[in-house]
Amino acid sequence: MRTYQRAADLGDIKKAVKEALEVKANPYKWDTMGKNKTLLMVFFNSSLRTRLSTQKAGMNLGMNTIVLDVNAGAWKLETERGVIMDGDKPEHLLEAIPVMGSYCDLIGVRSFARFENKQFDYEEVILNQFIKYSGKPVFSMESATCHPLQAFADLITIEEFKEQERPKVVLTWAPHPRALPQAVPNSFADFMNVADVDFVITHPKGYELAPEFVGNARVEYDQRKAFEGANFIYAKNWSAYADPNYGKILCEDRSWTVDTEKMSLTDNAFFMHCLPVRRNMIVTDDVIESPRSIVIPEAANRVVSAQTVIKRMLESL
Ligand code: AN0
Ligand code: CP
Repeated sequence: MRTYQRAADLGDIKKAVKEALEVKANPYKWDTMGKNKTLLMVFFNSSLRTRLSTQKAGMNLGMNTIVLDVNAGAWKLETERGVIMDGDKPEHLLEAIPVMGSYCDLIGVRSFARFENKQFDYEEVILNQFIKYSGKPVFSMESATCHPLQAFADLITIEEFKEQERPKVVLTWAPHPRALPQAVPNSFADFMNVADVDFVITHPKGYELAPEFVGNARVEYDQRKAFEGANFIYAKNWSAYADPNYGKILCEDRSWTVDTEKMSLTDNAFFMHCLPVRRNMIVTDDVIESPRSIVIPEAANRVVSAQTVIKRMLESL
């Protein structure tokens, strides 16, 4: 595997989940595979889980890992070609990327949507520059439009916890004070579309996701109706995708917060969220602290998804 952005990059998804569960059962089985290989993780945005779990995944495979926080000590990087660089950015990404590539064997990139230009975001300009100019396999650690390590961990978690052959999985929008990217719901939808689940997305009007990610999901605008009979509730905020409101907050309706009363409409569903989560905006204390909340094992599975992806990339070197 040379790049990792979409569920399709994993090929047969059942095989990928099976492999992930093998990795989970025996995390040190491949601990010499990455000997003398270096994983570089480049962060343009903050992270807790992705940074720690991906580094841990690399270490489990015997790799050396280097983390670069672009905003904490590196030169500020210009990303647009053709700009006269007389501003505050001393270095261009077009030099920085091949230089970074020369110091490592694999690269993970975190670069969120900027909401300045929808086309720039949805063409994944930054991630694709890494793919094109680093000369190394590149994986997304949440890029402008997707967060595939998260979604793969989410699928692994659903496989582990499901109590039905084909569970009903509901992705629900929930309120948040800041405009957030669509990357997490996009990737969650991408993965649920290839998983053996009954997948429903619920959100207020205007929050429709890009059709390439929605795929065959059912969209239900009535959140309560969507929750009926659900086996997994996956909450997440995102900002609008559709023009002319790309990147904007359209709804601040707190009645979309996931609470105990709403969870009672489900079939005793598990509660999921990628974290970080704002309590009592996205979900009430009661729900996230309930025995059916699986946010911590979900986050723990980030090591498993990352290790499986990095292992496949090492195998392709
Ligand atoms: C980010 C987002 O919504 O994309 C990262 C989630 C993993 N969340 C925040 O910025 C709060
Ligand atoms: N879920 C997730 O990616 O968390 P971080 O932003 O802390 O990495």
